[in-house]
Amino acid sequence: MRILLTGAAGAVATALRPRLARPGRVLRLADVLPVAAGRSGEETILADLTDESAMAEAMNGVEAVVHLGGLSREHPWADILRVNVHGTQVLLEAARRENVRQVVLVGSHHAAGFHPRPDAPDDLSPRPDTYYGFSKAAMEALGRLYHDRFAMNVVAIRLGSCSERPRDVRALSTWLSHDDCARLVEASLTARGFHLVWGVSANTRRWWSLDAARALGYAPRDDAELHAPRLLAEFGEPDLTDPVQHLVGGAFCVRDLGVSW
Ligand code: 15L
Repeated sequence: MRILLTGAAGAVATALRPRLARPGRVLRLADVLPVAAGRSGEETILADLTDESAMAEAMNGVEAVVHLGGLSREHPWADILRVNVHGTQVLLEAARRENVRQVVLVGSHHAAGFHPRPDAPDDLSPRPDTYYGFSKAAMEALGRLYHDRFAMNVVAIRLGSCSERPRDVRALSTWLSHDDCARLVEASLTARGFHLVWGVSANTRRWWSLDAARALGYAPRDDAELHAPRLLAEFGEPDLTDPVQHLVGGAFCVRDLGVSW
C-alpha cells in the first residue's frame, strides 16, 4: 500500500513518519519544501498543493492520502484562501481523478475555536476563530462534498495540540500525543463514509467527545494529566474568566485577524 503524506516537512508529519511505517507500506512524502531524505519504505516528492499537475503526479499509484499540508496558523486572507482552501480542493480533485478513495484531512479545533470550551459533541458546528480556522472549516465541508458526490471515504480530524509533550495548561485538555495521533490516522485509513472527529488524547481534562473517533477504532493511550504537576507549578490553574482560557481556540480568538504570527 502506498500512502501520500502532504505537508511532509512539517512537525506533525515528521512525528508520524516512523509511526506509520509498516512492512509492505510505502509513504510518499510530499511538500513544497524539501523533505529530509527518506528511510526505506519512503519516497519523497516536491509538490505545491495548488499545482494541479504536481498533485496529479503525487496521487499516481497511491491508495490513500493523509493531508497535512498548508499553512498551520494565521496568515493574510489571500494566502489562506490560496494554500489552505484552494489547495485542499486541488488535492481532493486530484484524488478523485486518480481514483484515490481514502482521504484523511488533518484539520484543526480552530475550525470551532469560538465555542466555549466544555463538553463539545463530535458534530459541534463550525465557529472559526481566524481565517486559518475558517480554512479548516472549509476543508471539512470540501471533504464532505467529495464524499457525498463521489463516495470517497473521508475522515476530517479536528486536531488538538499535537506535540511531544503538552506545553501549557490549556494543552492539559487539548493535547494529542504523537503516538495517539498516529493511532487516530491509522484508524482513519480504514474508515468508510464521512466522519468528523476530534483529534485528542484520552486527557482527564479534555473538552471534546471521543465517541466518533473511537467508533473508527481509535484507542488513545495517553493522558496529559501526567504532566499536570509540572505545568500547574509553572503556570498555575487556568483563569476561566480569561477568554484565552474559556474558548476552544484559546489565544487564536484574540490575536489580530489576517496577520501572520
Ligand atoms: C493548530 O491548529 C496549529 O496548527 C498549531 O500550531 C497549534 O497552535 C494548535 O492548533 C493549538 O492551538 O494548540
